[in-house]
Amino acid sequence: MSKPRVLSGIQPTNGSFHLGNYLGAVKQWVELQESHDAFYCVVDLHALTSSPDPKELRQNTLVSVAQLLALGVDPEHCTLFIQSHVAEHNQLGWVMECLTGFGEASRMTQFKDKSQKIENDRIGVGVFTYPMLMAADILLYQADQVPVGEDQRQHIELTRDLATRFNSQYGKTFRIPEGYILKEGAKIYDLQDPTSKMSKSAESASGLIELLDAPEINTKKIKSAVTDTGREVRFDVAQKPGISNLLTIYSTLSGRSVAEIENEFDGKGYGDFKGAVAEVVVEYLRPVRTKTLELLGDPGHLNAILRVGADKASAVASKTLSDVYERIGLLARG
Ligand code: AQP
Repeated sequence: MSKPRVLSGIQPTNGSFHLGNYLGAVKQWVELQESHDAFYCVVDLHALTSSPDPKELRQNTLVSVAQLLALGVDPEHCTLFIQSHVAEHNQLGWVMECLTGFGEASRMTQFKDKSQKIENDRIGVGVFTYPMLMAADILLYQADQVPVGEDQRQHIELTRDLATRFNSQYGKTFRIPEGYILKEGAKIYDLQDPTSKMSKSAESASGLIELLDAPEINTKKIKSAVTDTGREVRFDVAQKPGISNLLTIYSTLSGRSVAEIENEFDGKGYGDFKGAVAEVVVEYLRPVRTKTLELLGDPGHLNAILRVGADKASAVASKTLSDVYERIGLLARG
């Protein structure tokens, strides 16, 4: 029996991924690649919505690939590629845009959040159509599951709606994908504002744990994390969002249960606890940073992996797109 298929993507908007990206998504990518037919991509076209500097975008794309490999994504067990290397993403993206209602797209909370932060004239239309390109990313590969963080739940719902609509209008073409969203780690919060998600577009980087930052920087950020009044290390999102966030980070990186960690710090203060969290994070990330820098020393090797990935991805994507074009009535080139 063939393995179920997963598809997921990550933007190369920053030099480094942050801990939310890893715990919400990439950690699952690594776990699923053995048991699933996995397609993972660096979604550079999505990154264009934030108007990156061209040189930085190119470099960040390579840094993203190196980081994924360093975190355990294994091209022998998955298809790793760059979104813009497979032209079908844009081509199906347009079909998805034509299938989406304006009101439906306007209800996407990520668009609403982002557009509130930018003046109307300066928001690119790409920020609005982003979820339709994301739907195309997923549906091209006939994915069964999509491992993502909680913030992407609404986009996955839209993808499911569009696939269902297309199938009922034109005949069964797409598999209806499911989000693969964990209970623990699906939303990591900003260390300075533990009610907002950890995000690279936060106003300040002081609440962000970047995977490639030097250990001293991350230790300092964790030790200065906003905590709550009281002394007790206890998981309670409503009363103790800061401590609960640190408990989630500690637990998911160490593999120990929250209850076990609460017991360990029973009677001790926040200072001891933060010190321990910092140590776990720094030791976890140390080899990732070393390996990423080592891989970046050989861009030829990274490009060779990406060439193979793009070929494998194109083979699947072109088949889906030609089915779609046929169903919607585009005349085939003679
Ligand atoms: N804080 C988070 N907790 C858990 N998962 C998260 N993800 C992002 N932030 C968190 C998940 O990471 C994957 C890749 O996300 P992306 O490429 O869309 O990155 P992003 O959205 O650009 O990351 P940011 O920091 O959230 O950027 P902004 O603020 O620009 O939107 C996805 O699976 C996502 O769910």
